Parts: sequence; structure tokens; C-alpha cells
Amino acid sequence: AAAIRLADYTPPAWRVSDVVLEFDLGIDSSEVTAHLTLRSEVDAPLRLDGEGLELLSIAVDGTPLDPGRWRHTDHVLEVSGMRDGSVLTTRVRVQPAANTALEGLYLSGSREAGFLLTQCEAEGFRHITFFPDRPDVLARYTVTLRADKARFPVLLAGGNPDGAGELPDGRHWARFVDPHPKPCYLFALVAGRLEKIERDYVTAEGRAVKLVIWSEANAIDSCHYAMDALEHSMRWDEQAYGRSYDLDVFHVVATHDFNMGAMENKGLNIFNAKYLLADPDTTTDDEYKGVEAVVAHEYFHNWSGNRVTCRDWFQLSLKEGLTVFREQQFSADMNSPSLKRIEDVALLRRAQFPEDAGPLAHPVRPAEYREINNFYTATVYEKGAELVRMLAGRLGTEGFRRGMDRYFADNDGRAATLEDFLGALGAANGIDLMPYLAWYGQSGTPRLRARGRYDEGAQRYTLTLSQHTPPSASQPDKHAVPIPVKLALFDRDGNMLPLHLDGEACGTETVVVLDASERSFTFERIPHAPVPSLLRGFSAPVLLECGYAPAELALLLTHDPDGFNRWEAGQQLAARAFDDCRTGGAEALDAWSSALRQLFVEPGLDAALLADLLTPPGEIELAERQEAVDPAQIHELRQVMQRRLGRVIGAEALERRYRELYAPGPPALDAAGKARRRLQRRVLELLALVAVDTAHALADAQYRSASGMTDRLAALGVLVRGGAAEATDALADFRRRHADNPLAMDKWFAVQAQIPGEPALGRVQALEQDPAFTLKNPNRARALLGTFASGNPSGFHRADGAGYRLLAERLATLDSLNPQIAARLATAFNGWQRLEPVRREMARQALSDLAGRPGLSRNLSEIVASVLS
Ligand code: B3K
Ligand code: ZN
Repeated sequence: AAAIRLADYTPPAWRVSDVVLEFDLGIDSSEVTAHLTLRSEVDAPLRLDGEGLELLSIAVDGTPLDPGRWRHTDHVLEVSGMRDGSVLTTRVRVQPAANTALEGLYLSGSREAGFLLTQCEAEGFRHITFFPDRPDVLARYTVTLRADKARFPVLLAGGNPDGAGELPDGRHWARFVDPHPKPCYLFALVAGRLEKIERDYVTAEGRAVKLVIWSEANAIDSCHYAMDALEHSMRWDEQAYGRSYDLDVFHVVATHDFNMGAMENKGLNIFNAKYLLADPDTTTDDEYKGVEAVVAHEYFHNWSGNRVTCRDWFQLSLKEGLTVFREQQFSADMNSPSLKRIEDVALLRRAQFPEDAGPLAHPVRPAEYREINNFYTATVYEKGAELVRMLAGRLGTEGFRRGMDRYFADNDGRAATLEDFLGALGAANGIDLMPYLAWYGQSGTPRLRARGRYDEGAQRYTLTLSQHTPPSASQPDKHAVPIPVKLALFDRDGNMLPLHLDGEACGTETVVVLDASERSFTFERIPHAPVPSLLRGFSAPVLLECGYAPAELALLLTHDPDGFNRWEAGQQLAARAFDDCRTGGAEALDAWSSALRQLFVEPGLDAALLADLLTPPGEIELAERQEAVDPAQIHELRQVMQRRLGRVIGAEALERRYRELYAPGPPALDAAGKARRRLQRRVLELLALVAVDTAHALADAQYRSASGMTDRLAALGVLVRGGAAEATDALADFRRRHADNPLAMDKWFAVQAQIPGEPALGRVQALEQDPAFTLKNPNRARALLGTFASGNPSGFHRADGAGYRLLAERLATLDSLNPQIAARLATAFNGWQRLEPVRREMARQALSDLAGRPGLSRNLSEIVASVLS
């Protein structure tokens, strides 16, 4: 397939003002009639996208169209001689049950009990009907659904309900009208046997809204938490951004068959059940947070994405980066800001930094793509959110709100660009933000270097900051970008010093902006050499290189009043401790472990924060520190450093703390309960490294007495990953207990795919034979193969290459079923060029064998080709 380029954008020759859709729904075959009112000022043939559609009839203004006037090739329907205002009517047939790609109209669940639904973003609508399938064509939709009433009692589409009734032969109909013009990727329908819960909501503007969450009958009791999260999100968006909901109904539907997390279709959000269903017996604390975050994210899209949409898919981060940022703010407000920031920065480093450092690197606004579904990446989402955060920080709370108000006002009902966004934020504040466009157009993580010089005589501290972004194949010359560096200076007792910059007092914390390749900043009236705390709150998505002495990081780790900054200092120190383990050094390892021993007994420290402080960077992040990556060695060294930490704290102290944290009875879902469980898990994991028998006995007892999934899965994880004898019984018990719950069973597969080292492969192969395993369900495929390939480096990267060959084989099979999922799982190969030579060659071989297979999808072949390059 040819590359599609941002530089080639042209406005559509034909627009559509109104769409009238009629669906005659059936599991094997559904018919779709579309009446499109077409608009154009230019004399050009009409070209509509369409894939996998059987064209039954075509007419213009009610008259069958002369065969000479239209041509239907593979993916395009071309019609000549159309006039402005004409109505084109097409009737097509599609096959929902045969649709394994889960894009367009498809069946979720079994033929007997399942339901029909749609997924259109990015380009699924062309699998439903002929249409200019691009986000800058905005139209008003009227949708009528017709189906057998017994088999499809519930009929839903986006928009407000506009009538329903009976039809002959046991059929019925329902109509929905959406008054807000929208791009076709936001179209959705759902039809089948579903249960609901409802809640009444009144917006700040006084509109009465019916909130309805739908699921299959056996899961409806697990929808209440999502309903609360939805209500909180709606209220929050009114308060934080002045944005209210704009239809009379808001439907949310859960499905177990979904390619991603959820989808923000106008008025009819569709969710992967993993991000909607929640109950203490089957849902972990982290998953509860995930539900709250994704419900909020999809809801927030109603303004950042739907009311203001994207001109083209290159602008994807306009809605995604912004909406991730809005969700981060919301989750911080609902929970703990520093824990949320820790989680988000950890995710950025684990998922986005490696992406940005390898062959899949691309700018937040890519310059070209072949398959757009491959660009729903950590870069577009998470780095995109970091860029919005920088802009928000630059403008301050009020300035950012002013800018967002302007953005929504100027672009409501439009398909906008990133320039529109920066322009509105800047115009509302009288600031030129266009220099930040450089961040959007350039791939790679900038390196920020910091050097400090203290002049005792002058009582002056000079901080010199410089930046450098390593060249990449498509961008050999990288430019300087504006880097806001939030900073503080600490004295040797761990107190923050008052800052005087350029003759002005600026409190104890300030932001300097590095807007060139190098700059110096001079602080006056500094009584002795300070310890700088840089990039506070992770004020820019960069890699900081600062020649700290381990003792300086330890000082920040123990004294910084801000939880996030403490954690950050601890992460840097832990990375140095890891280097010590590799090279036989001791300074950082000692500083890290003794600082944490001190914090372990510090009264009043939040238990969840302590748990995070006690967790060193993960194996993927640590691999960035090795020249020739050996994942087995990294796993081993990380264990060594954690064992050292466990010894320094002491087995007895760990066991005592574990017992203190024990709380019988049903799990408390408040912050204190979650914090307790988080720390207890961490303590148990550390104990397992220094007193294995005690830890396994405790884990076994915890497994058996646990009344919630968080504690049960934590215990199971310690047993399974530790190779404990007790693991076998616990796994069998878990399976019996949760056999009917697909989301719990996903965890059963995933925990076993995490067994470290050589044994993982055999376990994965055995689990593939389990009757509950199927490649057809994305959650199940991700739970087993995704966890193995992307979440278990020492298991996947076997020196004999068998992990690579297994994945490549499965990708080929999966590709013929569901190309989006195959392409996503294939990104596990990213970074293979940096492996040590033996593994590198094995990975290259597996990848090039895969690349050579005939008939790969555009999705998978693009990823494989990029990763290989
Ligand atoms: N916008 C969807 C993602 C669609 C992915 C298409 N491959 C969910 C979200 O980001 O909210
Ligand atoms: Zn989104």
C-alpha cells in the first residue's frame, strides 16, 4: 500500500450534509440502505470508500442509476455527473458473523446469545456502507434499525430516540436522530439481548439526561461502579472545563469482543468489558482505576474529539493527547495527584520511550502512514498528553482554561488541526505557542543535560541546561524544542532554598524554559552548594542526564516534600543501583537501600507511595541502560538489587509489616484500603526474595483467605512467579472459581505468562491447548500472548529464539483473523536491534521469515517492515 502523507492533504471535493441510514439486521447477513445528501462546489466525480460490501442497488434522487455513471472497484465507488444537493441511495449487504476483524458491523459472543455492534474508528464505516470515510466530512445522522424482536429486543444507535414500533413477522424498529453533525467514525449501533441500569442526570445547563449502561444479563450487576464514574466525569467536565453533555440520552455498552479499550461514539459509547465491569471478587484495585479512567476518557471525548473533531488522522493527538491529559487531571482529582503522576510517568517510560527510541519512532503528529490503526500509539496518546501538560503548565490554570474555552468556541462543529489548538490557546493569552509545534513534528526523546556550578565567594549557583535529540533515519537533524524545567534547590539538610533568579525572588520552586540548545540560569544568594531538584512533576517528557552523586539523590528521596519528586529521585537512584549490580559497584546500591530502609519505618508516609518507592524501574526501562541487551541478565540483576533491598530492610521487619497490614473481611474500596493492599503486595514480593518459604506460606494463606481479587491475584502472582509448590493448587482453585468470568480467566492466563525465564515458553504452549484459550478473542489473545511477549522480557527473549518463533507463528495465524490485534502484538519485537548478538540474530530471523509470508495484512506488514528497518 502507498503511504498517505500529511503534506498531501486536500479538502474533500464532496461533502455530505445529511445521512439517512436504514438497517435490516441479521447475524449472517444485514442489509444497509444509505441516503446521502451530497454537497459540492466543484465539478469532480464523487468517490466513496467501501470495503467488503456487496452492492445491491444504487440510485440518485430516487431513480436507479444508469450503469454508465458509476464504477465499483475494489475499495471505491465512483459516480459521475452528481449535482450539488443530489441524494445518492445505495443498498448493500454485509456479513456480521463472518467479520473476525471486529471492524465495521460484527457479532459479539455466540450466534445464539451474542449481539451485533459496530466499531468505526478509524476506517470501519466503509465496511458498513459507501461513504467518504474521512473525519473532515461532518453530517447529521438519522438511523433506523429493523430486526427480529425476539432475537434483537434492544436496538440502539447514537443520537436522541425518535420513535420505535412493531413490524409484521415479529420484527420491530427504532429510530435515532443525532442533531450534532459528526464524522462517520463516530457512528455506532448495537442490537441484541441486553440488560440495563439507568440513572437520571441534570446538566449544569439544566438538560435532563438519561444515562444507561447496557451489558449481557450476567454482568449487569457489575456496572454500578462505571455508572458512578460516568456521573463523576460529567460533573467534573462541567466544573473543570465548563463542558456539559448535549443529548437527551447517553448509552454505554459492554462487550467482551473488542480490539481496544473503548470507543467514544456519539451518544453510544462502546466499551471493552475490561474497562466497564467491576466488582470486588473479580476486579483488582488497578482495574477499578482503569474503569474510572476509561469511562472518563470516553466521556471527555464528547467535547475533545466529537464536538471538535480532527481534520485528518495526522491530527489524532489533537483529540487523544488532549483527552488523555483531561483524564489524567480528572483521575488526579478523584484520587491522589502524586500517585497518578507516578503511574503516568512510569507508563510513559515503559511504553513510549522505547517506542520513541527504536524503528517504530514517529512524531506525535506523524508525517505519513500506511495503516492508520497502527498509529494509535503511546506516542500519540501518552507523549501527546505530556505536550498538552507542558502547554497547560506554561499558561497556568486560569490561562489554560481561557485558552480551552477559546479552542472549544472557535472550533465547535469543526474538524480542527493542531495549529488551531495552539493558535486558540495562544490567542486567548496573548502568547505565541507555535514554537511548541516542533514537539509535534519531531520523533525521539530529547536528552536534557544539566550542569551546576557553585561560586562560594559570590554566593551564586549557575545551572547550565542543554538539549540534544539523537537523529533518526527519517529525521537526521533534530531541532531544539522548548523544554520547561520546573526546579528547586535543596540545602544539605534537605530544606528548599529561596530562589532569586535574575534579581527576582521566586519562592522555592520555579520554572525555567530551555528554548535553545543551551542556556544558563543564575541563582543569587545561595549560601552553600545546593542539590538541584530538576524537572519536578516531570515537567517535560525528556531524559535527564545530571551527574548526581548517589548521596544527593538519596537526600531528595528522603526529603522532598512532593511525593512524585521523591519517587523520581528514587527511580534515578535505583537505576544507578542497578548499574552497581552490573559493575560490582556499591555506592548507589547502598544509598538506595538504606534510604528506603529509613522510609520503610517513617511514620505517616502514605502506604501506596511507599509501595511505589520500594519498586525499582521495570526490566524494560532498565534495558535502556544496557548496550547489548540481555533480558535474562537484566531480570537476574533486578532480582539481585531487590534482594539486597529486602536484606537491608530485613526479613523480620518485612514479615512484621506484612502481618500488620493484614486486614480480614471484605475489601475496603477506599483509598486507605487500596493503599494497604498495594503495600502488602510489595512487602510480600520483597519477602519472597529473602525468606522464600515464609513468603510462600503467607501467600498461600492469603490466597485462600482473600475475599477480593486484588489480594487473591497478588498472592497467586507471588506463588506462580516464584515457582512455589502451592501454585498448582491455587491455579486450579482460581480456575474453578472463575471459570464463568472471562475477565477473571484472562488474569489466570496472564499470571502464568509472567513466569520468568526459560519455563515461560512451555507454559504458554500448554495454555494455548487449554479449552478456554482462543485467538479469536482479543482480550484472551492479549492476556496470554501479549503478556508473554510484551510483559515478560526474560521469558520471551530466550537465547534459543523459541519465544520469537512462537510469536511469529501466532501472528501469522492471528493476522488472517484480526489484523489490528496481530499488528499490535507484533510491536513486542520493537528494540530487537539492541539485543545482544545471539538473540538479535534469532529475532531477525523470525521477523524476516514472518515478513516473507504471502498475504500479510497491511496492518501487520507495515509493523514488521518498520521494525525490521
Ligand atoms: N478513539 C478510540 C480508539 C480507536 C482505535 C482505532 N483503532 C478510543 C479512545 O482513544 O478513546
Ligand atoms: Zn481516546
